[in-house]
Amino acid sequence: MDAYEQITRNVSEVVTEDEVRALAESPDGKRAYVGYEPSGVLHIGHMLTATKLIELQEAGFEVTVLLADVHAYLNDKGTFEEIRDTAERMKEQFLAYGLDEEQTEFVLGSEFQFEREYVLDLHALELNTTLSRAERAMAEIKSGESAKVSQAVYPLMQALDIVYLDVDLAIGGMEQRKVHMLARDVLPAINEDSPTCLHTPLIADLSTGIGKMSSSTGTTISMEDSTEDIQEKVNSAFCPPTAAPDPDDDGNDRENPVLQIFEYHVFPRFEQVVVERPEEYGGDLTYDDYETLEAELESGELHPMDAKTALASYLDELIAPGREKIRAE
Ligand code: IYR
Repeated sequence: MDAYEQITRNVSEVVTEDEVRALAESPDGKRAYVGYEPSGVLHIGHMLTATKLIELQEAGFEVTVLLADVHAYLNDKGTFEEIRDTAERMKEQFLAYGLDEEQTEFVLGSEFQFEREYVLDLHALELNTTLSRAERAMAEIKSGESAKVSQAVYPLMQALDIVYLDVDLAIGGMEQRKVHMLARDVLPAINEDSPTCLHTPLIADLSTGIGKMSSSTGTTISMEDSTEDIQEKVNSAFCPPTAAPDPDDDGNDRENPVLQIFEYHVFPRFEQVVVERPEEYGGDLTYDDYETLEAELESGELHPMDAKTALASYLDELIAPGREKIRAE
């Protein structure tokens, strides 16, 4: 796999392709970052961008994880003290998940976001952005119903983080794309370049395959889940044996979350996936790539139940180190 393919593997959007190609020409020492609002424990949504960071480290990038404590506060996620405590625990969980301790820099937003220069630049961005644009950027991020002034400041600070952390590549889930587009439009107002961005896909709800998996509604998988929790959730997941028809004919096909987790979480971390089956059902199946597994599930060669059993055991292996850290506390 060449560097461009490795960097863009499994991403939903690249902004822009030419800019990422330029980074891929000499990825060594280039800097990438993701920011997270510290909240609860890591769940499968965080793990998706974390997997991308691990892949970027393998490609030679230096990686920064921003523990966005001020952003979490502005987005009404708790008192500042609660958020700071959570940030420390989250860092441990990222390391347990497989980020390289030597190659990852963890930064708290509050370490640099109160500096005079940052605040003045923030005010300059505020002058250059309408409230409605900031509100639109937050559509998929904001907590609560009515938009607060703090939530209009939030995306502008996220834009400035890219400048102050001096990164070459900003990573986020697709729900971050409107913030990144705002950053691309507004940063030139303070004489900064538009940032290059990569967006990872959103995984469908585990039990229905509709919409996106979220920790606040529906079923998700987190570092707190026991082996049994994972088995139970995966076993009752939506996993049709063939491509699913549209349930309400609105043009949005249901996704297969079992396949999505194999594609975005398991194959990037394991070279080979073995689906164990008793001899009488044909014996073990071994897959070197996601596409073959998908084709065999769709052709009926691989039974959904066997795929789920294998998925639960690989997920358990990925989650076990983080779970042990949480239990040891
Ligand atoms: N908006 C993110 C948190 C966040 C991300 C980055 I990249 C920042 O620079 C700051 C905050 C979230 O929704 O979790």
